[in-house]
Formats: sequence, structure tokens, C-alpha cells
Amino acid sequence: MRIIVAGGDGFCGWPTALYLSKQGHEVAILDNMVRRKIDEELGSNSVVPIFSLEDRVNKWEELTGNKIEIFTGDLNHYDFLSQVFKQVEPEAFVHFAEQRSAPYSMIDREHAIYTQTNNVMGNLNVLYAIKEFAPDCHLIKLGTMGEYGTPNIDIEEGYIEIEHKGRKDRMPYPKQPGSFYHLSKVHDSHNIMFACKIWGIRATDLNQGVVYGLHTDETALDPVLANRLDYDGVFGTALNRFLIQAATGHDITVYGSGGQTRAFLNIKDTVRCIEIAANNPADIGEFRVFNQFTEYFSVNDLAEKVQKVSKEAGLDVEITKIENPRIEAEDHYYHAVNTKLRDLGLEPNLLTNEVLSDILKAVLENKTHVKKENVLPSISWK
Ligand code: NAD
Ligand code: USQ
Repeated sequence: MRIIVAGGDGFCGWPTALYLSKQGHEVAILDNMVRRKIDEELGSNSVVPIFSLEDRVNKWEELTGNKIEIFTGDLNHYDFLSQVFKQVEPEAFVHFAEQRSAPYSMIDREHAIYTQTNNVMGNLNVLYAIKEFAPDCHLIKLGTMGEYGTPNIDIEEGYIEIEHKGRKDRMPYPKQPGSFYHLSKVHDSHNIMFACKIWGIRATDLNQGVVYGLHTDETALDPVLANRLDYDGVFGTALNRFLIQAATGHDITVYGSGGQTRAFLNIKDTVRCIEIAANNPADIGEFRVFNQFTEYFSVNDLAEKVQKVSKEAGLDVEITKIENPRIEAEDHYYHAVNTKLRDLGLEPNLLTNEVLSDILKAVLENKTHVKKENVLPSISWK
């Protein structure tokens, strides 16, 4: 299959591009490198040093004989995007290319506007490009479990049957997101659903949970193929951050009381979920939604797991509850459905102590790259 991986230089996109290439697909990466520029803006970095995209792709070809073409440019430049579509004639378009940090979107007005413009307009351009140049192309779009928020009822996969005043309908599941970033994903979902309805586009919205881990079998082949690993208070995500904090002797930073529960998955399952979606495309005109996670945990559960594994590795790690910089429920019901990807063959990599120890080991090898001043959260929702 000819597949474009947009955002293929990022944390989820790079291992996905390699995995799809290994399965024999013809993969092209589209990326405008903005994530690397945001590191400069924030004075931050990946814990694991990452090589240029050209170096990464050349090393992959040297090791496997597989070519990955690079298109450097912005989804918001429609002429550029049109050229890529005309040249590649994609059968699937995997869309990771968005500003994905909730705290970054909450810095100030400019960052909120950048996030929503970049994400919502970029996605709209992709929809138009599919309509104009590749109407049969399957859009595989990364959404997020955070679109749903934390309702006091079970979270279904995209849709809910509602009975109201004696009548029934299948409606999009209500969305109550918790940041301007998460809201951008809700806006994307609405635009995709509408485009499927009016133009007959086929799309899968993958509402992904928080991703942890760093290596996949492919990125572990050579240091030049290493994946990025964020730890700072802006782009670092809960479990990865806790492991890096443990490795560097920093207290584990639980925000508020720590009862916040979120859905999680290993990066090794992210790449597999994308393959499953690509191999089982949505029908023409179908807007399909999968909840892409394998387990859920409270922030306290995660902190305790990391503390336990770290103690076994001889590290003395404390858990500190700090004032929550976000506005979010800290004590809530959480039960989300995730059967669709399982039904299509996903076999989850669960969060065992062994998995935690492996990530911790990789982090310990790179801990000197952590800039300690970036570890505490600096952005408030208020
Ligand atoms: P990332 O920031 O590491 O990667 C995103 C990539 O997209 C970067 O390489 C960036 O340069 C590129 N990009 C951004 N805007 C672009 C544009 N307009 N044109 C071209 N390229 C652009 O993020 P990630 O962690 O790999 O996340 C990828 C996707 O998965 C995002 O859409 C995110 O919302 C979603 N997601 C991520 C997680 C997670 O825990 N990391 C969880 C759920 C969903
Ligand atoms: N948290 C802490 N301490 C920390 C960091 C986070 O207690 O040091 C808490 C947060 O308050 C929040 C939870 O952990 O309750 C998750 O925060 P996070 O930073 O790990 O994840 P989030 O901001 O939700 O965003 C990440 C990705 C985003 C993706 C989302 C999936 O950055 O791209 O969409 O996870 S989800 O959470 O399912 O929406």
C-alpha cells in the first residue's frame, strides 16, 4: 500500500513509518519539523538524542534496503500538500501532524490560536486534498481519548445510542475536552465526520490514550533510528515523565490528589493499531471511531508503579503531590470501551514491571541529557 505518514518525524509518527515500511508498504513521510523548532522555543530537548530525518531515513535504507521518501513542508500550505498527493497517490494517509501538547495550547492566546489553526486548518486541507486528488484514500486520523473528558457514564467508541422523549438515535458521543489542544481534536472529528457524509470520504478517527515507552523493534535497531522522548512540563506525558523523574532523582510530580484516571498504551501498540486500521479500511463515506488504548490507570497508580520498580533498581524515589496547574476532575468515574481494535487482532503489550524496568533502563542510559529546570510544570490553566 502507498501510505503517507504526516508527522512522521515525531514521537508516534517515526516508529509508525518504520513499522509500516518493514511490513512492505511504500511509505512517505510528510513533516514541517515544527516540533524540533518548538524544542528551541522552550529550551527543551528529547532525553534520547535524535538524528536529522535525512540521517534516520538513510540509516533505515542502509539497514533494510527499504526507501522512505521525505516531503518537508506544512499541511497548511495547500500547494505543497497537493503536490505530495499528486506524486504519491496515497491509498492511506496517516495523520499525526498536529500540535499535541495540552499545556502548550494553554500558554497564552497566541499558542491557543496557533494550536487550533495548525490542527484544524491542517486537517481541513487534508480532507480537501483527499477529495480533490485521492477520493479513495483512507484517512487514518489521530484523535484523543481526552476528547470525551471524564463523563459520569461509560465512554463508548465514538457513538452512543440515546433515547429521548420516546425516540432513539445513534449520536456522536458527547465531547467535554479539557484544553484548547483537546478541543482542536474535537473540531477535527466534526470536520471529518461532515466530509465523510458529504463527499463519501473513508476515515478512521483513532481516539488514542496517553502513549508511553520509547523503543519499538525498529527504532532499537540503531542509535540513529532512536525515537524522541519528551520529559519537560510541556510535552512530557505522565508515565514517561515519572520514569525520567525517577531516573534523575527528581520527586515524582503528581498533580493535585492524583485520582485523575487516563487511558494508556505502549508505543509498540500505537504502531500496530495504525497497521490494523490501514489493513481494514473504513467503507466509503464511513466515519469510524476506535478507542486506541489498552489499559487505564490513575496518576497515583502510575506514580506507585514507577516508585516500586525504581526502588528495585536501587533508586530512592519520592512521590510529591503538587498543586494541579490544570483544571480537571481529580476524583471521577472512568470506564471506557476499547473492543474494536482488539476485535481486529490487537494483542496488547500491557504495563508490567518488566516493561517499566526496560524503559527505566533506557532512560538511565540517557539521563545526563535532562535539563532539570524543565521538569516542573510552568503553565497554568488559570
Ligand atoms: P509529536 O509532536 O512528537 O509529532 C508531531 C509531528 O507533526 C512533529 O514531527 C511535527 O513537526 C509535525 N507537525 C505538526 N504540525 C505540522 C504541520 N502543520 N505540517 C506538517 N507537520 C506538522 O507528537 P506525537 O506525540 O507523535 O503525536 C502524534 C499525534 O498523535 C498527534 O496528533 C497527537 O495529538 C496524537 N496523540 C499523541 C499521544 C501521545 O501520548 N503522544 C496520545 C494521543 C494522541
Ligand atoms: N499529570 C500529572 N503529573 C505530571 C504530568 C501529568 O499528574 O507530571 C497528570 C495530568 O494532570 C493529567 C494526566 O496526568 O491528569 C495526563 O497528563 P499528560 O500530560 O500525560 O497527558 P495529556 O495532557 O492528556 O496529553 C497527552 C498527549 C496528547 C494526547 C493525550 C491523550 O500529550 O497529545 O492527546 O495525552 S489523552 O490524555 O487520552 O487525551
